Amino acid sequence: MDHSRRQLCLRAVYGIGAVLSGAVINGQARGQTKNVAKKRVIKVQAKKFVYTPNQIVLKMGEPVVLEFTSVDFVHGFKIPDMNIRADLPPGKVTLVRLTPDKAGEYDFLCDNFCGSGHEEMSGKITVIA
Ligand SMILES: [Cu+2]
Repeated sequence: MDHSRRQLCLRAVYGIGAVLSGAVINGQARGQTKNVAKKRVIKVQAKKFVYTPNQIVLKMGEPVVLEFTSVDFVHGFKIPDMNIRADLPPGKVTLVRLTPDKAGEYDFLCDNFCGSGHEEMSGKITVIA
């Protein structure tokens, strides 16, 4: 009884130690990457027949990376008014980098025919000044 209690107690102490050292490592990592230009990463999932999220707000002049994963098909991603497009093969991460230079609303859509709901597969990027 006493023995197992002590083990539990020790385990608890080790647990706290691990959490604390994790926090320190995180702190160091953050400090080290301070001077590297950090781009905002926005994860977007493509799936028949929806992008999640399908409303994205960006700031003018702020570089961002859209990080796409597709669940089920080589969907297409196209922002006609920004001249941007990419294929999104499933099982891969596809990165689209962009820096919006004009405020406004930009529709995006799937431009690879993916089935009966394909025409609805779209969304909107709002760029604020
Ligand atoms: Cu599609």
